Amino acid sequence: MSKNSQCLTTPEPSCEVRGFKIYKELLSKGQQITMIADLRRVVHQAPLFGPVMPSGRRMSVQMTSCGMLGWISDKAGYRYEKRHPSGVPWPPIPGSVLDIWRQVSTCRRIPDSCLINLYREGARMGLHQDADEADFRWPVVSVSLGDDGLFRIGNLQRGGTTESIWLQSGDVVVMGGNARLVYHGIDRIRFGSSKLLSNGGRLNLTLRVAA
Ligand code: MD3
Ligand code: FE
Repeated sequence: MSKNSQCLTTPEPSCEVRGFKIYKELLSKGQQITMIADLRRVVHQAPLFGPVMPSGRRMSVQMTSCGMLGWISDKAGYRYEKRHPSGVPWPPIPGSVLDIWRQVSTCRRIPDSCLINLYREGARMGLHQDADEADFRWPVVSVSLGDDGLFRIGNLQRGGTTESIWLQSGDVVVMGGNARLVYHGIDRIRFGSSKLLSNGGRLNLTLRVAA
């Protein structure tokens, strides 16, 4: 835990889109650099991999997790597991990441899972609902790092109108209440728009109470 994390006050969101609370540039440059260093250690223990969807297609986004549980997809389906596909337990969630949860969530529980998504050039994530967690009353908190990503927000069911917003490095989004089961996805990234990651790309963290 960073030394001041208990003193942080809950900020006001910069805007709200369909119940998603968006905090633009909540993380300072220094916090972003610290978080990247912490995530490098995580990815060293639990390497990124390309999950295969039940359809047999491999996702263009690379993933790994930290925390007690990690999200897995293979031909058998989507689920949370206690170990990385290599067999090692997931590394703990870094304090720099937990601090963000403490700052923007109401914090009755600490997340047991943090999914790490890496978007390299051309990667995208189709519209989907996050429904593999046990209790949808817990919010999901997302942290964007690196290149800009075009985030699309839909409805509680497939179809209907959507709204898109660019997420930039340091932005945080909280999906809670009725927004928790809204369809969403990442249409594209602006590869090379940020200097934070030496090889370019976008990292997204989602903090979840999975079990
Ligand atoms: C809304 N990730 O990992 S973060 C995902 O930028 C995911 O990598 C995107 O969708 C990304 O599942 C979007 C925003 C997000 C994350 C989780 C949600 C929105 C959500 C869970 C429920 C509702
Ligand atoms: Fe999602």
